[in-house]
Amino acid sequence: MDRQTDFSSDRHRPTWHFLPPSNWMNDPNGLIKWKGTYHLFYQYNPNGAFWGTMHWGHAISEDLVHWRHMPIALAPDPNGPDADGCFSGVAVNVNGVATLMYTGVRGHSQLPCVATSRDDDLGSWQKSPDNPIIAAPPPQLDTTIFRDHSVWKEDGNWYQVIGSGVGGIGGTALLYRSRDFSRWEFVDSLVSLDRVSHGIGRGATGWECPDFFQMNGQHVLIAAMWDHRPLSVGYFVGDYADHRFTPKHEGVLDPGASFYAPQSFTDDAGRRVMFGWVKESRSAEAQREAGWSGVMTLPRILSVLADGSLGSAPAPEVQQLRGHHVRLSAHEIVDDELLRLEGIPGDSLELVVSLRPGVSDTVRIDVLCSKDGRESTGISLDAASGMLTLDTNRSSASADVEGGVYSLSYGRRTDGPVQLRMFVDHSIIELFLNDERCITARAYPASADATEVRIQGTHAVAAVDAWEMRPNSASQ
Ligand code: DQQ
Repeated sequence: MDRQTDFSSDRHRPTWHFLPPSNWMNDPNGLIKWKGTYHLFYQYNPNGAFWGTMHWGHAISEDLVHWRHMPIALAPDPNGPDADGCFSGVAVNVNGVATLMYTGVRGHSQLPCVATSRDDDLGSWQKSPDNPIIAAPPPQLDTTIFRDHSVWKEDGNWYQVIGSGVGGIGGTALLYRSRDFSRWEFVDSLVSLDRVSHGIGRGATGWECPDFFQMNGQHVLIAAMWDHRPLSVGYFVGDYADHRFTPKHEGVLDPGASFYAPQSFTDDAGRRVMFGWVKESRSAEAQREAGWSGVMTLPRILSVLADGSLGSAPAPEVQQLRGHHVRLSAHEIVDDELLRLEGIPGDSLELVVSLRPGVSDTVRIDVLCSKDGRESTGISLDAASGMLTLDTNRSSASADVEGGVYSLSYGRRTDGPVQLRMFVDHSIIELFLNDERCITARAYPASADATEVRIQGTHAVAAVDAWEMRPNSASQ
């Protein structure tokens, strides 16, 4: 059962990113807009703030940012093929019926299962008596893993890819086809393994949570790179023809160590909306003690950028969370002095730093700074080398917390304006560059006064905008 806990004095618990009332959450699952309402399912352990006994939690929203918790959607069935867990999957509209494709786990076997709902609010689910709907991985392949699904309809047939890997080669996605959604035949690997295993997927023995979709006239495959532990999230942009995907561009979707297992869906407006799991970066003991673990990213809109890479921007709906606003123009900002953001809590804000075009110096922004200077989270933009860096090594004085330095290269953008957009929600930071690329990280300052913001290199700064961010209902 859920332990509804009072987290009001927990200064690290986010208040406007989605998370369950308590306990453990990991991957977003089953994202769908159904009868006008957004549904977010997620990997959930109702027994505590640790991974295990995977259920599907469920929440609904009208606007992607305010969420209402729903009853658990899927629970393991002691007599079923999902006795040991209902792992990740997707929601699809199959001839008007809301249908989940998920991974049932029983002992060492991980196999595709189906459940359907006839409720308008998708509140209850019936598992198919035919589960598992695929009896085993393809016997001719030496598969490492066989789990997680991406499903679409093409030329009157259903297709799905399942996350996998082939011994000695690396991660892949296996392609299946069905006419009726219940009998599935193996087609082939979606991608030619030798094309990708030397690139972004290096070291990944399996790809988890594959997400394959069409966007801007191209196809995109996102995969969570795994080697007995999460490594990173890779993406490929390319051509899909004759049931074979040929990547032309590849990259890391978000270089922050906390971002994993994202899932996306196409909404009514044709936008590709993505959520990702933001892991904790503190010890297992600290998570159990806190009583909760795992946060969702803000909703992000994906796009293929002019250079062929995959971009992500915060969904415009996030602006609904903005409250009190302060704008500082260049002459009001003094190098390395505290920013005067009266009325805006430094641990619950959106901060937009707009840089002057043509400046080639380094700008450094420190957030979550303690008064004694011992704790701070540093963001630096080095225009000369074209690097954006987020450094959490000094974010917390606590020994329970792991920090790191996460960078992305954005090229030498001295020609046009550059904008850094930061969302700080207690222990989560999402940092967007020009609403195109993102680094996600966690920070757990120990000092209660670690709420200050400083900027160095201010002659490069055109203006700073800050908004207080208001809690969404579900996170409280
Ligand atoms: N999490 C799920 C799996 C998936 C993994 C289990 C990725 O289905 O492969 O909780 O984080």
